[in-house]
Amino acid sequence: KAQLTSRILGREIHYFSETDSTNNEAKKLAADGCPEGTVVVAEAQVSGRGRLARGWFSPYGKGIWLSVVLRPPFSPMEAAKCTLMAAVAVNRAINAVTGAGCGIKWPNDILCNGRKVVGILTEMSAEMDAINHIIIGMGINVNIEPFDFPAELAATATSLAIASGHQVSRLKLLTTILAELENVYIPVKTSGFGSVLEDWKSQSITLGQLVDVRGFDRSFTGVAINIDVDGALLIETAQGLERVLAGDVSIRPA
Ligand code: BT5
Repeated sequence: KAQLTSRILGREIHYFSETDSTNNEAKKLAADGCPEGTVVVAEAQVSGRGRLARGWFSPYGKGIWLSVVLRPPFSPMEAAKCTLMAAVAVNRAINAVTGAGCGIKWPNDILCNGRKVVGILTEMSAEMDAINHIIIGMGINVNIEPFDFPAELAATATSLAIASGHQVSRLKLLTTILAELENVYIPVKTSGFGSVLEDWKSQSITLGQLVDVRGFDRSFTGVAINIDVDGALLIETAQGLERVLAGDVSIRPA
């Protein structure tokens, strides 16, 4: 049976049948002073968003389209690591509930059999040197069937139902995600991101791979060798070591 076991996350839940974007709803709630851990979920999003104004396909009733409001006592520099933290928690939850065998692709994707099953969009509001709030948006393809995907996603996206071969309870998955996210977030608040970065490395499918990187200002190819204390990806290229804090990475097939 699905039960909410988290203590902070999901104490306040805003449920929508349809919305433009759960991140937009969460942003309004956060600006109005909602408590930390407030959760927004929707059955469908009509303008679900990825990074850089990309869209996120969010069909009715077939996914978990979720945003969580956090108010961490960090400097804005630390925000990128919240994406890695969310990836660790969601990856753990989906593997525990479905046994699908997913892994994390730097910085914000979870892949299953080489296809995207989860995307994460972290957005921050900061004043001076302090974070006011962070919205962690997570799109999890749960019971989407192959024929549901639009043509442009047919070759790159998958769902937990496709990967595991059975329908997955969204309620069980949602409560597990909130419990796992809280389990990583509470120690991070008091002791920092050290253990998250270690957990991230052990769940990564990016490290050790030959990757093509499209940073926001340059592109190159090399071997992803590690992440640093800021969560940036370190790439060994023919020209030397490169460091990427934000960008897109594609893994070359072996
Ligand atoms: C992401 O961006 O992967 C972040 C997606 C975050 C979605 C959640 S849902 C709840 C919350 N509310 C929102 O409005 N957003 C968040 P990015 O790395 O930029 O990837 C976007 C790209 O993924 C698109 O350009 C498509 O190619 C692909 N894509 C779109 N929908 C997809 C889906 N359902 N499954 C797999 N790939 C998808």
